[in-house]
Amino acid sequence: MSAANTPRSGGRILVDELVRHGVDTAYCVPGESYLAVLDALHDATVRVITARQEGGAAFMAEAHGKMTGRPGICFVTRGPGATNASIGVHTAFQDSTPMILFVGQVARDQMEREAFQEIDYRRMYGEMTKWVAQIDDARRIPEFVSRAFHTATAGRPGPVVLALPEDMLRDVVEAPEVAPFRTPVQPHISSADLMDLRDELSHAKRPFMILGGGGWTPKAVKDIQQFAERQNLPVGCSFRTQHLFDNDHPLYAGDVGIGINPALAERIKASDLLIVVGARLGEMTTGGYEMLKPPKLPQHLVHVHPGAEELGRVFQPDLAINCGMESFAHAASSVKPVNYAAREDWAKAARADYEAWNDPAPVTTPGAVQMGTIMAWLRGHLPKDAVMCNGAGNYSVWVHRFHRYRGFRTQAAPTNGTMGYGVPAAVAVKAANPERTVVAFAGDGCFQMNGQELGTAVQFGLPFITIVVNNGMYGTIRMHQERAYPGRISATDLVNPDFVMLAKAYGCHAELVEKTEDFAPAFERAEASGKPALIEVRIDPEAITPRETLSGIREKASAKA
Ligand SMILES: Cc1ncc(C[n+]2csc(CCOP(=O)(O)OP(=O)(O)O)c2C)c(N)n1
Ligand SMILES: [Mg+2]
Repeated sequence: MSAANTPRSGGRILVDELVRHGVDTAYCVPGESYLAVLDALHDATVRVITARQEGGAAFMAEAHGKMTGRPGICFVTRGPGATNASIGVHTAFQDSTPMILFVGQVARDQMEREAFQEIDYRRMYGEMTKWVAQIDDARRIPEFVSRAFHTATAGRPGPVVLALPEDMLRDVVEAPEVAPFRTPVQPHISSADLMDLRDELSHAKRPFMILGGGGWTPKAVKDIQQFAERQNLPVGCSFRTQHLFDNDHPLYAGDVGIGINPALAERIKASDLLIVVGARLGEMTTGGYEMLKPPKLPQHLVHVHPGAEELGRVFQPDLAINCGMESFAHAASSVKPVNYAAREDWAKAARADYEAWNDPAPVTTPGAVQMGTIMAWLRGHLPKDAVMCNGAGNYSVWVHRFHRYRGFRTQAAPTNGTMGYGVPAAVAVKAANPERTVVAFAGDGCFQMNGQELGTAVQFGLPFITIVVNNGMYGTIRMHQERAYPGRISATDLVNPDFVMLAKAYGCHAELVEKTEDFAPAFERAEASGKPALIEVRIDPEAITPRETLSGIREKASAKA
């Protein structure tokens, strides 16, 4: 007798469906609203990783989706659990990451009374999901789960939220099985589009390609590299998607995001053809819509995106190709070289600009710690497939500018610029890739948003290394304050705990670094410890960016005022 003909609880049917869909790991904070699911998980082959806060659990599921291309699974309770988890859902939405969040819900006969912790999730999550629904009939769980997997991965990937009324989870019913989801559904390139692409290339002397967005696969990344090589195209990666193109490759020209290399910005402006693949052309990629001004660019624009609704949304492309990343990259890689030699100098100059920008040697900041030197050491020391995780803050500028991402999925960082992402992301990245070295970068502010997930790392035996770059403040905002309101510091100072003692209390290996030369041995000891580890790097608050000091920014702003 198949499971379909055996009466099962809603909770059991749900977990059986997840297993049938290939789910091996789920992240959660438990709640009494979904006890029937927790009970079914008791005997399932799914590894359940219990986080300390739903924001952490949701970031973990999102990072799992980023690292695997399969929806990350998260369970949280109603009301407070769901509101905590929303940060990860928003991240999955802006980062185009497949993810499914299951939320316990009040019983069906109590709905619309503002029962204990009741929220209408359709309204709450409406704007930040691809689909949000509630399963009111346990017999339809297989249908909803299948649709959730298809929707989260199809076209532009993103998050799905399913609410689970607690009495529905307790119902014992027979539920028909549906065929489980296998491969994401993606649009394909047409032969007419491909001819038009060839035509665009044949007119271009100074083309530039920008990669970004979600839905990439190992094959797509390999094929897009071949496309760039055959056409001699310099390549940039949009904000926090630097892992899409090998940063050591002679055609890699840098990242197109916050704090862009000014020479790269000039090059992009001077290009005669922009081929944008997967990136949305949002605020970060366009330099606040200034470097690239909507609606019509002076150069030709080929915009390739898996979501039809993104094409022509802000910028008017000369050629809009609604296509998945694999299909586009494969087709483009087959286009015969056109104008190859004419671009030789253009591509070489783009690389030279990048190498100069990426070299920390000329960068000196105040204080005994040079973050540029530390990043250069890490670049040489870490294996090529090591994964760098981070959240938001000025400390991340050092990582994005001086690290070289040398393989697909070596970066887990939020394009929606959320703080608190690095540590929980590292938990999920390490859980999905136990053999890889995983490093979580955080500022002192960023770390304190989800630092408690070090407890999760210790509990589940996930040894990654957290580097807390401590400048005693919410530095990014302080920098903006000094620019806009020089000398008027408001709400940006931080009184911090002893991060080393804190990490040790969690059971981590922990060390403090106050001089550049102490970093390498500390990092090696952290690796050798075999435990989750934390290194606090105390930097001079003046060292606010690789280019500017805090007082320099203040003086410049005061002189203007
Ligand atoms: C969840 C969240 N809250 C607030 C912000 C606004 N914000 C961006 S960077 C930043 C300060 C980060 O401080 P820290 O982690 O110490 O890094 P630093 O800039 O000092 O290097 C803040 C408050 C944000 N991006 N995300
Ligand atoms: Mg800070």
